[in-house]
Amino acid sequence: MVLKAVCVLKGTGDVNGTVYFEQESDSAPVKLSGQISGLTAGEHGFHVHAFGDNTNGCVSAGPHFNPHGKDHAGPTDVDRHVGDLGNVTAGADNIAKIDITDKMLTLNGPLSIIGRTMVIHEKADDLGKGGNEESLKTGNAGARLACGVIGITG
Ligand SMILES: [Cu+2]
Ligand SMILES: [Zn+2]
Repeated sequence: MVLKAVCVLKGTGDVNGTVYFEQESDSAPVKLSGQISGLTAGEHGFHVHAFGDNTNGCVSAGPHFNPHGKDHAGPTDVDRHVGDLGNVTAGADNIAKIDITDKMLTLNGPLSIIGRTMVIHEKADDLGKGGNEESLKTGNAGARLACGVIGITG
């Protein structure tokens, strides 16, 4: 059973960060911690995307991880993409501290997020409430500033 994972996010600009994942058992929530720096102050969409592919930069990570075929939504919604973690908020120091506990993510089994990609976005995620088609796919979070593949750690 995988208990811990890590993701180092890098992009073409100044945004970078490290996110740590921990899960106490197969059915336990996943705790995310760490920080992302180089962000403009305010909210930034933060998701698990489907593929652990960075061949053409963060765009190769594909869409949000969505094994159940749902619409895009927010992290507290029952019907959402598994990868929908909502927003993280950067302060005046341009750093977003990550402190998320999520019940839908898992590091184990066929729907594990290991080997997939975390992406931090340019803009705020509207959590599927933007009133247009794109809102139900991406939350209108804009460009992918940095990303990294989630890997097993000790
Ligand atoms: Cu995303
Ligand atoms: Zn989504």
